[in-house]
Amino acid sequence: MSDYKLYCFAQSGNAYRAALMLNLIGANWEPVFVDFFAGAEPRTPKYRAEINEMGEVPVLAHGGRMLSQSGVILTYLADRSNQFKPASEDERLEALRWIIFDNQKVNGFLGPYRFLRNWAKPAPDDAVLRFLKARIDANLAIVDTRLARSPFVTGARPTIADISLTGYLYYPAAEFGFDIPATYPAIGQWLDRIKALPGWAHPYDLMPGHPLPGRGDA
Ligand SMILES: N[C@@H](CCC(=O)N[C@@H](CS)C(=O)NCC(=O)O)C(=O)O
Repeated sequence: MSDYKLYCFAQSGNAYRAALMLNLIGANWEPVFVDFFAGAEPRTPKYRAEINEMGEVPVLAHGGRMLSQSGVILTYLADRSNQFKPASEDERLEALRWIIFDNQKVNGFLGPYRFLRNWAKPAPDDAVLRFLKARIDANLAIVDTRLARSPFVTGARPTIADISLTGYLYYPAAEFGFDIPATYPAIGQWLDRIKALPGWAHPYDLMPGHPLPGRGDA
């Protein structure tokens, strides 16, 4: 039996943060598939009553705990494993600063942008996509500038801030309509550094639900 269960699905970059962390720390874990696309499972009263009142993945089940919010899950796993853990109070605050910026403005915009482009019905108004894309461009540039200064977000070694920021960044360029690693070279090189860590896996290989039925390219 696994130590950890992660409620997730393959297309979720928010869940990927937690899945990647579990793999990188060598945890004994298994995914629990959440049917977001066909069943809108996180929106059901049952899911909200039994799994997460916020109606979201990821959720990490461990012992009697059900933890949600990827930043909380990353913090919990770093504390337990002593891996990817910020080493000082300053580094902890710096990592938290980037995790919040990421959740709100980097992957926090990339996730909905990709969902709207690929799967939303009815298709979104172009003005919505333009609004999100302009903010994504501005915020990826901020991350790129930071990563041009140091190999990882807070310095010489990777922490949970790096794992958080990977969220949607390994998904295919076709899903975004632009190539993130090619457009932002420091981000591209940093993605390669994370990819070289033992235990790294692509989100579509790590979590269940890809490809979507009838959507071999999703
Ligand atoms: N800040 C949250 C975001 C979680 C989130 O938005 N998850 C999406 C999936 S990618 C979700 O479950 N959405 C449910 C819905 O829209 O009904 C985290 O990092 O865990």
